[in-house]
Amino acid sequence: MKAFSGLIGAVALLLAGTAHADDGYRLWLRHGGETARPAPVDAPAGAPMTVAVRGATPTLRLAADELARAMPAGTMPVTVATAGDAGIAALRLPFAALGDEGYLVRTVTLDGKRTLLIAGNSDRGTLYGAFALLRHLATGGTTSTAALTSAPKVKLRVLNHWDNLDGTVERGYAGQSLWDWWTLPDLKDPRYTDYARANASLGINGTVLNNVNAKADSLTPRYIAKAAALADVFRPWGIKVYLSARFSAPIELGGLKTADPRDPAVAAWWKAKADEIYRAIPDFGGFLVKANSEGQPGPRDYNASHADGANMLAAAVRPHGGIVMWRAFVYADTDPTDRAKQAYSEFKPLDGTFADNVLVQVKNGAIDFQPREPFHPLFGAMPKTPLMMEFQITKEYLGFATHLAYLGPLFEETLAAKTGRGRETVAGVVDGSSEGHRLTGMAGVANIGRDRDWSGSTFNQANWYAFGRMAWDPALPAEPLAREWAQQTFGGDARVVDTAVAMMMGSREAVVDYTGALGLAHLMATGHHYGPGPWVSDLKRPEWNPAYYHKADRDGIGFDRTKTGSNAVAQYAAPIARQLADPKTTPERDLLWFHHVRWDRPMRSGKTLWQDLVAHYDRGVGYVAGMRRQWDGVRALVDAERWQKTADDLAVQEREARWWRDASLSYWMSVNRLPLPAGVTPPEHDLAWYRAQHFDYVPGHY
Ligand code: BDP
Repeated sequence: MKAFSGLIGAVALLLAGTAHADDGYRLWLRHGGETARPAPVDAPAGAPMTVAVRGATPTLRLAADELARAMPAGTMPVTVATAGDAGIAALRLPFAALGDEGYLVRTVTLDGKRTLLIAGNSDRGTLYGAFALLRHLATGGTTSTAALTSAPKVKLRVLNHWDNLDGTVERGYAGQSLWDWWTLPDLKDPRYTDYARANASLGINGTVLNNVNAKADSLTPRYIAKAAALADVFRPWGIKVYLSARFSAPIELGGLKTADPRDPAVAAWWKAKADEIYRAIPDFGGFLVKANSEGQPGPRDYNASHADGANMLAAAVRPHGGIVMWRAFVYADTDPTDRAKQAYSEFKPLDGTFADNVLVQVKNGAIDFQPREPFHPLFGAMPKTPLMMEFQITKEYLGFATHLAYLGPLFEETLAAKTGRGRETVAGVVDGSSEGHRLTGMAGVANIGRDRDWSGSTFNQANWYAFGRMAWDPALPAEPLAREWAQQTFGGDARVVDTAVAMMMGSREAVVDYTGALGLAHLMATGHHYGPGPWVSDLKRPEWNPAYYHKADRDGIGFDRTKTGSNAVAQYAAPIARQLADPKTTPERDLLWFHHVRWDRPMRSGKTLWQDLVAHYDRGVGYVAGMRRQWDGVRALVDAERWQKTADDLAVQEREARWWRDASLSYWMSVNRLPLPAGVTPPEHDLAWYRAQHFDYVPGHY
């Protein structure tokens, strides 16, 4: 009998363990609401509190539902409303400053009763207010201290999905695409709702559904109907749908002989196509275009300019209020001297020639989402054109899904950078404050897939989170965002939160250190971009080769972008250009990006450049070992499922960090013939071994 009850006890314990297992599906929204599968809800016990809705739109109802599920029992009643409601208008609250999407949360007296009011000028604003209140409560705030006001500084806060119609995701490391194109529009996976809800909780208000390397098929009636079904799900959450447009679609779908943007038949085809899309999706956001880059078609194929192409598409969507996001990531063989100069060379002369419903979407740096890049010289150089920031949330160059690398500091570093025009920062360019642009935007290449935890790891969710919050306000610093994310994701235990934040804050720098510090970039293996490949030098186009970027030889290393080299520094405003022209005034973290210097150059550390570089590799690997120890320390305080997955990921990261270090050091030593500084551990294998590593079926490479 005793044994039997013991068994029951064990089973009960096991079941309880399962019930508390956490697969990360709920993201930072611990108050439940999963539609895809019932999950435990950290909802407060007790009698539900009352939520009154004034003027029930679907969006206001969603706001009320969120609050009803999550607000502590026994707190004062809550009212969700919009500014236009007569009773609310009578309160004379400062709605004017909130714009279309801002919110306020405060205690008021309504119909003679005290209530916590959540309201915006639009129901979307109110929904954002509801999520802001929940964030306030989940990060230590109380209803009595809840007096919140905020309006987004950036108008278009958009995810870019590089999702293909066959369900694969280019540079995606979190499983297949969320969009099940095959079963749409008939089947609407409940995850579409949960996706929209997660985005709305951050203020993300747009999503580009398909890859920038676009297929014309997504503009066919069949696929427009599928996109429309997604738009219907997203609409109440304040999210608009956009599509990547293939520039040659008039030829492929329309049977025209040309896609020349100056040809009236081409313009007419796009106009009719836009009309057709808007009939299915009345609030369609517009088009994103990658043109004349990496083999994509574009106006340059017809000797027309990027502005000709963008403006033609802009005219097609203009009658419907649509916009065009035209990417500046051009990468053609037009300027063989320095790939970093191409976007500026092509786009800067076009400043002032774009239609007013066009944004030029610029990657954060001039090459390609490397672990560190100096800010793109186009920021500050096109004052008459709204420039949209493009960050990569998916970690193509920062270790895929397994490496823990919090990108908040990368985003912050770029946004806080001074452009050299007075006190202007990149954030000021992006949020429009610098030139008074009203059309502003920030795009993030999504890290979302069909994995249960959405992003391939719990900590990757923080990058989606930080992107969304910084898109709302580009001045938000990375550290407090890490903290509020950790509080919401792991609960209130300060030991877990402090540990998570400490791990996160140095994690991106660690990736820089173990993949190549001091301004090195583009050292990864070819094609799939998994692991190191600094030795690669035999690819057809020069700028495909890592050797083109590091230019290491017996004497020195680095890309000379000063007057004696490509003179890319001249693309920056004068004060910055002057600073970067001299290795002595260039920040050491960007040294080899701008200068070719000797291996024995003295560094601020007192070491030579070579010794310093070696120290960075060791620091990077050491940081990962440190994260493993820190994570071990909170084992008992984190649910088993998320703890174990993270621990396993960190083990992979440490192994791969060592691989990067050892392979890179082997290669550098083969070039500079220098010994390792005393006491430094030699690489595990010889260079031939690292060069022989070969990988098939690498995720994200399609
Ligand atoms: C590069 C990616 C490639 C993308 C390209 C882009 O490797 O897959 O198509 O960016 O941004 O970094 O268009």
